[in-house]
Amino acid sequence: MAQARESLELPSNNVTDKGLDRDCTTLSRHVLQQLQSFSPEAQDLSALMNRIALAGKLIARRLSRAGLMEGVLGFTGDVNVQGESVKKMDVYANDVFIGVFKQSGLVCRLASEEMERPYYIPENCPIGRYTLLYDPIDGSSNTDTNLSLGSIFAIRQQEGNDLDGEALDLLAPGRKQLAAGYILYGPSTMLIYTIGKGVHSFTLDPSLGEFILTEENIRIPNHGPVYSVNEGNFWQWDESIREYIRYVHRTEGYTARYSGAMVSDIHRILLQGGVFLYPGTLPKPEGKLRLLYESAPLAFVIEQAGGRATTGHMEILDVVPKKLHQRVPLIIGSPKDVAKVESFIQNGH
Ligand code: AHM
Ligand code: MG
Repeated sequence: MAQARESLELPSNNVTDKGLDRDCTTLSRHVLQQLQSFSPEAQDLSALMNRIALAGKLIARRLSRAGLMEGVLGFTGDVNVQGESVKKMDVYANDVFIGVFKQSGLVCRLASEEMERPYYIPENCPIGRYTLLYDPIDGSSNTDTNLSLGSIFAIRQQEGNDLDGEALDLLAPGRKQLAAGYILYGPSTMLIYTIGKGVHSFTLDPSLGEFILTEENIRIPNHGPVYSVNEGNFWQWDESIREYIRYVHRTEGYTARYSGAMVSDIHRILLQGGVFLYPGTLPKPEGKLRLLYESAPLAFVIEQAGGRATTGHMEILDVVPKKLHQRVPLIIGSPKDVAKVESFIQNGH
């Protein structure tokens, strides 16, 4: 009996409640620590990250109960500006970000995958000089099957007066991003961000309702075993991408992982190394992924962790978009693995 009790008690004694055993660093405190300042700009960034975290909590809460509620899952019947069928969760998550930033006083414009033109918050505009770019639900096809999803975000400073709704100042390279990151809705909800001072991850503690620091200064391995790509597009790719895939098939040490939500695929690669690809196809030479609120924010994170992101011909963060919803081929991950794909694209081997 005593032995049985001992073995029952063992697991709980062995569990280390990582975040709580340490000093419970919250996201807003972390941003201020990173900037080592209480300047108005530092306070702004801290408040902006706090708002993004609130959006993440609201979306995570909805997702955790989606199967129990009426009218949460499935399609709306509409098609968005990208020509893709809209899911109810896409609309909900898009509105959550708008609602959360309406009260922030900081953000004048929001631009997202789900809106043809930016959403303006005129009451914030005289003082709110920031723009939030976001993909409210990354991996939409996973929504109705209780699989991993994400949200992707970037913050930019507004430049000039965008009175005509064209948002031309947003047509600037990703190097202009002040902050970027993603929220991963998996078995736990995580928030990963950078403000150009390394990459840091936080885990949502549901009992506290707070994102607690999990890992600081994450470094991506130089090389990893994973290649992550939709091989269903094999015959629509350029021959150079097909040759790269044949290379990984015949080389020992590679393994495929593809979840349908790049936030989760790229999160795995951030921690364990490897490469994620969404190349152009014959019908869509630019690929599928959008530069401003998908590829560029993730490129900022991965570069800050010591990795790379390229179109195959230039660094993602140097690409100057011609339009808000511009698509771009993406090869992102460990430096050695990205260089290998690049060498197939540029030299054929
Ligand atoms: P979404 O934002 O509409 O969900 O599209 C982005 C997603 C990525 O997360 C994922 O890697 C890719 O689209 C999957 O597309 P495909 O089904 O063509 O492989
Ligand atoms: Mg998306």
